[in-house]
Amino acid sequence: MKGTVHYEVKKFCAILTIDNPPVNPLSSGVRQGLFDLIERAQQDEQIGTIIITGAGNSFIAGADISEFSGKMEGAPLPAVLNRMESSTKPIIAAINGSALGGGLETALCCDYRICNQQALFGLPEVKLGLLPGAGGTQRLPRLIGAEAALDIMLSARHVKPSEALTLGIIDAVAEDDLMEAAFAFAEDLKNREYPLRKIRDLSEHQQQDKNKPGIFDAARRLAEKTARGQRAPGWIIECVEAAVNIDDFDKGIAKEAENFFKCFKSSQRKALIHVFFNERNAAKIPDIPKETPRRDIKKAAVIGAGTMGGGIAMCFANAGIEVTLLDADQEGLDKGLAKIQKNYELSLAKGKLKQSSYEQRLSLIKSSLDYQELADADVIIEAVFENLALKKKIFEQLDSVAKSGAILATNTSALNIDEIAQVTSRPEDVIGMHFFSPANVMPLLEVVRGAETAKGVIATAMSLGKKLKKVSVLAGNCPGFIGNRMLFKYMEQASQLLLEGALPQDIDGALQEFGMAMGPFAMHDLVGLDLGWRERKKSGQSRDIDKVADALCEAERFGQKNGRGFYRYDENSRQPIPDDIVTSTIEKVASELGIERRSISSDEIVQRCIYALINEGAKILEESIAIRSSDIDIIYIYGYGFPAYRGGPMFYGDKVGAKQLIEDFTALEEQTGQTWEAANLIKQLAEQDGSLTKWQRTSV
Ligand code: T1G
Repeated sequence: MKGTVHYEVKKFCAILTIDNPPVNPLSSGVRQGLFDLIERAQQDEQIGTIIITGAGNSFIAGADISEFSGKMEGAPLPAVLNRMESSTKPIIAAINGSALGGGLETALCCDYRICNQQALFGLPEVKLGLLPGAGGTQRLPRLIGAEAALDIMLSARHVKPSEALTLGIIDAVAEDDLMEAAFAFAEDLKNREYPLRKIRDLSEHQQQDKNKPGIFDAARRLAEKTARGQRAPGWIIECVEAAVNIDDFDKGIAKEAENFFKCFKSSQRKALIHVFFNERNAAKIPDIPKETPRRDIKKAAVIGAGTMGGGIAMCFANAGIEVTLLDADQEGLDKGLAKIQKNYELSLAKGKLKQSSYEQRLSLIKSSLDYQELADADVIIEAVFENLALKKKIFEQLDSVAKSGAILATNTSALNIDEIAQVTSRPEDVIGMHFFSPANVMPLLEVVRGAETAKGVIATAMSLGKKLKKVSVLAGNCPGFIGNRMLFKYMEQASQLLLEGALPQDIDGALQEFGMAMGPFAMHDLVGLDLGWRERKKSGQSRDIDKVADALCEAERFGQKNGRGFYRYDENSRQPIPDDIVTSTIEKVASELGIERRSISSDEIVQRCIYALINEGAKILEESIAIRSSDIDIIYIYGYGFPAYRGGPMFYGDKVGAKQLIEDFTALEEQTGQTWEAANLIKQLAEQDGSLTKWQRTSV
């Protein structure tokens, strides 16, 4: 069995220490250990109080998620918790770190809870498509009230010790040694003849909440906005309603078990757990061992004080790393610094940032117009306009000023890393670090490996991403790398559908209904239509599918930036409003191209756009641009708003199945007259009845 629980007697206390590194999930050995050792302490007459704590920096990180797909061994969690809750000797939870999911639920079955300053509390099961299935939906509302409990369960956020104390989740925060505080707490219980306190018997909050039916409607409205398309939030709200409206605790537990089973059976749970494990797997690079030495990053520099450069500089300041922001002219620098200051002021005003953090972060951001001042930077990230010649010029300058061993990174979203590296004397130190706009908000970092990039540089960039609180994924070097290469194909289908008969609002609506965070045309308006248009005018290359965007730009419709693009926008609003002018523009362009427009179903829109992602993703895998198909999923979820509850494009493609994909591609060819050539990998998997998600390269 996996994991263990140590038993130690000190004074009149039995100390049960959960030991299942690195984060002490409630694996089989932990559950069995708790079950057996609680009983042992009950039987031992010298024991007055039981203390449960965790080894290392985690109390209990929840149920062992990896057990969900396998055979369950050891005592079932409900049996363990029932034994704890029926203990005739008080149990103190000495919470030494993360108490999440089943970890917090275990602590709620103790009589008392104390913690140290490193503790974290939460019921984040909703992020896995689950709900707190070990009594959390029934106990937490009784302890802190339904409204506060719903916020914690639906937001999946981590609660720090001070808030946990205020809410009543814990009884005390240890100032110094946690175990000393636990013994002192036990001594006090002994002096008071060991009073028990079972949450299941509390009713004060429950009685008050019976008069607040509005909190459940409010929770449903919030979930509809923040978790559109997900099933677990609704089932969680039903359980908390039961906790308030059903006085019989065990009936509430039965409702929780019923809804937990609904979650467990759902495809969303399987998809979200796929995402959980694979956002961590993305950090594992087969040909770069985790022991590979990382370079020390104490000082950073960013070239270009525009939106991207400013956002990247904020990432470093937020991580406590000093950063110098350099621009070509003072005006650009001042504008960039002002934008950074405004962003921090907004966070301060919203209470998301303490004054001390605001000041500390601003103090870490230096500015300069002089490349010589970057000489002591450990990493320099170029984030200027997407122009290869300009980037090459900058890297030539960096090569002449950067210290030996400095990492020279480009934020390019599609250009050739090797061409940039070749202008330096140190191609082994050059790498792609592609942030997503706004860089201080978007969680994805696409790290791009050049042909000569050193393994230590890759390892450092991947770890730096984690330090900057990004999900880092490694990509090989090709036009568009992984994410944008797939986006190009997705946009081609969307633009083709526009000519064939659909309108922007039809396409965006269908894809948002599928779960995409934003439709392609609303996204196009957000980024700006004029960027591509100017490039096409310069190159003289414009495809049929670009002609609508070109016509809109000719009419000075550049997107949100000037209030009209594929949609129109009211003053100070980002809400896209369909516009008849756009409809007539599309119809005119289609007519000039001799395309007879037709009615197009939402199903066809979704199938063509999502299949374009899957097919290009399979080619990216074949070409070793991605190590594993789940890396593609993580990129598309965290960088492009693909719904996590569908697991990502490749996980979704696996659900469709390679054979079905081939059949559907053939049908699309017949229906549209377009070529839908399946990637060789999909053909191969169709023959072998294989799975995309099990496919892994040795490296990129
Ligand atoms: N089960 C199994 N493995 C887990 C795990 C878990 N609950 N949590 C983490 N791991 C693995 C993880 O995959 C990684 O493995 C390693 O531990 C380090 O994790 C009944 C049903 C605790 C905040 O959702 O949020 O309880 O990659 O890299 O950055 O109602 O782990 O090294 O092989 O994330 O320090 C609810 C999930 C479960 C918490 C620590 N609990 N974990 O972060 O380390 S469902 C959660 C986390 C449940 C009950 C329900 C984080 C962390 P590997 P890490 P970290």
